[in-house]
Amino acid sequence: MAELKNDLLLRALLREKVERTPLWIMRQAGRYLPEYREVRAQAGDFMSLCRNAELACEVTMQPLRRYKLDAAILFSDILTVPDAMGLGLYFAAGEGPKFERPLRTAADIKKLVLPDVADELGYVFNAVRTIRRELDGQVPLIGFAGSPWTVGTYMVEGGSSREFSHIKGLAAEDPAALSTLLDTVATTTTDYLNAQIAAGAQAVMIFDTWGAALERDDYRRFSLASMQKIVDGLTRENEGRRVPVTLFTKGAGPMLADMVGTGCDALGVDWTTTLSQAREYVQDKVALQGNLDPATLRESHEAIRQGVADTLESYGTGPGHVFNLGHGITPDIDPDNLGVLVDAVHELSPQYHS
Ligand code: 1CP
Repeated sequence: MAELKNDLLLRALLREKVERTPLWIMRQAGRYLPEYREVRAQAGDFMSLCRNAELACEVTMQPLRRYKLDAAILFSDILTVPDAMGLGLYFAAGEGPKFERPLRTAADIKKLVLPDVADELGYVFNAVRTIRRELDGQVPLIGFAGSPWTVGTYMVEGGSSREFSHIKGLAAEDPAALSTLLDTVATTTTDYLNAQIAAGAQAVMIFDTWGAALERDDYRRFSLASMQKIVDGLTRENEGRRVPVTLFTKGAGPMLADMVGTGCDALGVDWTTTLSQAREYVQDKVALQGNLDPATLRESHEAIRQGVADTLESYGTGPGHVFNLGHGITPDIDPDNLGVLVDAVHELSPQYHS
């Protein structure tokens, strides 16, 4: 395997000294890029793109050709896991993800079987190997999965949700059944991430997009506890290096303090918490990743530069910051505006590292 030429991300995630703040962008491969839309059209539909290692590799590499980013992220989705569990994932035009067979009752949950990850998700590990070969050590590759709670919301609701009425109903009426579901997803996700690591993922991230829909006790009991199970089972070293683990609960706020105890290396932060406040919550025990509001990318070049400057200043000096947005880049963003952000991080961040 080619030697890693740029390891800023891996060092920053471990709070080691760096010369400047590394950056990558959530959803950096995606619909805001015309070259992505072209390959997506060629693939036909989203899952066909994920299942084709050459095309998944191509869209993973696209943002790296345009911008000086410090990481690649595997092109896939968090919903490949429930798809592998037999729920039948599909993307209805303009409607986002949906499942043919959602889980509504305790009986549905009992019938779930642990999938053979190597069989059912082998296409993801092929993509990881293909991307690593193509990267040739340029930057590290991030693997990822959804948190059991977040993935569970889609499994029980049958698709995207705002109210989470079915899964919250399950939490209230049959918490044991919900715990069974989350345990099953956690076990599968642990195997899934370990297989990504074995195939070449050099850092992993768990996306908990909907954890903050829970009140704090339920967050701890359902979302955090199931992420803890995954962290406990992960391979933490591969190819002679530590494999850093990042947890990201969008909107976590003060729950960041609870998350440190999982033994993760880093936490993602969205824009509703300042990085200086987040740093207080975590007492510098873990690295922080974030947190510019993606909406800033719709503003002027000057406003984008100012947003970058404010984000760097809020974290302040010292190691342990990975620059990112506070959530994924949206499809309506002008790709040139992301270039302004990337250049600003390169230019303004060295002064925070002496
Ligand atoms: O038609 C398309 O091109 C579909 C858009 C799309 C893309 C580009 C989907 C469907 N998934 C993805 C890729 C994706 N999803 C990545 C790729 C790597 C990268 O960042 O470049 C990642 C990390 C995800 C993760 C993901 N999928 C999350 C967690 C992160 C987040 O943004 O909150 C979630 C919640 C999903 C579910 C999902 N998949 C796709 C969509 C549109 C959604 C969101 C649906 C919803 O809002 O409920």
